[in-house]
Amino acid sequence: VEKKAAAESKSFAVNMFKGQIATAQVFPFPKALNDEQEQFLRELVGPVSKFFEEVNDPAKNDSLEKVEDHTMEGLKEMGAFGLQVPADLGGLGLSNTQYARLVEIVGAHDLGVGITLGAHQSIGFKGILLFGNKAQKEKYLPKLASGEHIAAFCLTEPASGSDAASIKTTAVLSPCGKFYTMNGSKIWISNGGIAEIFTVFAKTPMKDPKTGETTDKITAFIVERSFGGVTSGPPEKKMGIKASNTAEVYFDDVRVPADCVLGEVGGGFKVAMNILNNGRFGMAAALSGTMKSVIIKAVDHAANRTQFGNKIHTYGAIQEKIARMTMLQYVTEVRAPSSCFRRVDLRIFRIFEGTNDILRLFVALNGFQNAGNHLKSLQKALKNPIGNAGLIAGEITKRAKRFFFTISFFLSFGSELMERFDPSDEQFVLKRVADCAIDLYAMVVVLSRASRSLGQGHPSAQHEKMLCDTWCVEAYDRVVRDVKLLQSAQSKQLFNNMRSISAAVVENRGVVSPHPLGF
Ligand code: MYA
Repeated sequence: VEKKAAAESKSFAVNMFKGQIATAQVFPFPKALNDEQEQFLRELVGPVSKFFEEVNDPAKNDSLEKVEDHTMEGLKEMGAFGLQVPADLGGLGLSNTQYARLVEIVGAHDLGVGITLGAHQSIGFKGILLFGNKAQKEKYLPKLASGEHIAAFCLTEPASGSDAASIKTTAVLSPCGKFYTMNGSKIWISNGGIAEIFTVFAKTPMKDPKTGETTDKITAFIVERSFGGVTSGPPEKKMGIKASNTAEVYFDDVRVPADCVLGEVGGGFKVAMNILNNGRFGMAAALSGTMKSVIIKAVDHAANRTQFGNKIHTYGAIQEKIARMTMLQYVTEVRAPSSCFRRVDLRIFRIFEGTNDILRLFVALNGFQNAGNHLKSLQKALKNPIGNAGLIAGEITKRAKRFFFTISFFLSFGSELMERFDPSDEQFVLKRVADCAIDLYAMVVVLSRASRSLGQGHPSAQHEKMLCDTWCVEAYDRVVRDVKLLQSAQSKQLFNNMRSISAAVVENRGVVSPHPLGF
């Protein structure tokens, strides 16, 4: 079913990998909210902004390494802990777009608070929302939505991070079939020390009915601290987002009732992936708010600081920095709902909810996987052009519609790519393919947004056109540079060099070359 859905997808990104341009979802710029949703959101934006300006004190939270109690209480009263929980279960019932808009405000003021709220609802109880049965939703969501109970997402372990399938926590069904006994430990769990409800991933032994063989499969569970046997470590010391709680969580012979299985027994890996897929846009939205607020601070400094007799914003070097920050914010804001890439200079945001490196590989592999059948049939057709004239003509017509020549990269080059390169080069190649895909997608969404502003005669339309033009010129250059490199014989040598440099530095446990002074 998933393969059929991918084959028929209207997604711009999915089709881009097939060398097709499917513009229905990107042009014109989509109207994401109906009138009622827009009105409701407008009514929330004011009070939420006011709360963060007047009540929350980010510096105090940071120095206390905890969100102040009165801030937590105020957030609960505003409904901030149940933004997407349906109204009949005590939440605000917001759509992803409404959620993203509010999260931008949080990100603009205090990422420590953002992580507390986000770990709770972007991922902590998202599994109950997405996969919970009626009884689970009714039992857990009201208290989670009100903030009476805080949630956490427990996947990462001492030996399992990016390789999520390698977790070691176990949950073994009792002979009576009524409960599981859970054992294991999780690390770096946001809200781990303050949560009452945990979404926990554990390996459960399962017998294959056909072969009779027993294998371990991942299952997702709802675990309450009150079950007993759930403990947490002290808050981790961090470089940023200090107000949020990060802790180890231990499960020692925890008796988890069988009706706390989330989704299907053995189906936990997909539950984890879907929660993460579903939650990731929240981080991008929050960071677009952060970028906006740091631009205000940077511009304030640039407009007030005088050096060499002039305000520093009058110098080209500073102008370029301001222009780049503004372009990145514009791009992030417009693609946040579908974005899992974070380009801020705050390190943790390039790591958690999936590292940028893993997500790049995922984008490229997934893109090629979806495109696979299509590209194969086209390649076959090209080997027999007369017999397949219809198919090829169709492709040429489609390709004629392209407005970025680089799209053809995926068609002419995509499937061959992995065949031409050694498997050992795979990640070097996929990283670049993902970068191209991300840049192409960013160009399209920016074009769409700026076109709407021009079409509507918006006062900032010419400014947006400039942001768009400048972004596209540079993004296009990056794509062309990557494509040229991948097509060149030089790439093989370059990847070999990087492999060898890395191997030598790893072997030496540090840089290899001596200091130029010789000591
Ligand atoms: S939480 C921890 C974050 N951890 C991760 O993100 C783990 C990253 N690793 C992975 O995602 C996977 O292990 C990868 C696959 C992708 C590497 N969607 O053989 P496979 C399917 C749907 O490729 P692997 C944290 O940091 C795949 O099609 N399906 O698997 C919290 C295949 O299906 P089938 C997917 O090589 C921080 C099967 O799974 C996906 O083992 C706190 C196996 O695939 C996918 N994505 O690894 C943040 N991937 O068998 C707080 C794979 O049918 C929030 N599959 O072919 C902050 C919020 C911001 C603020 C909000 C304010 C309010």
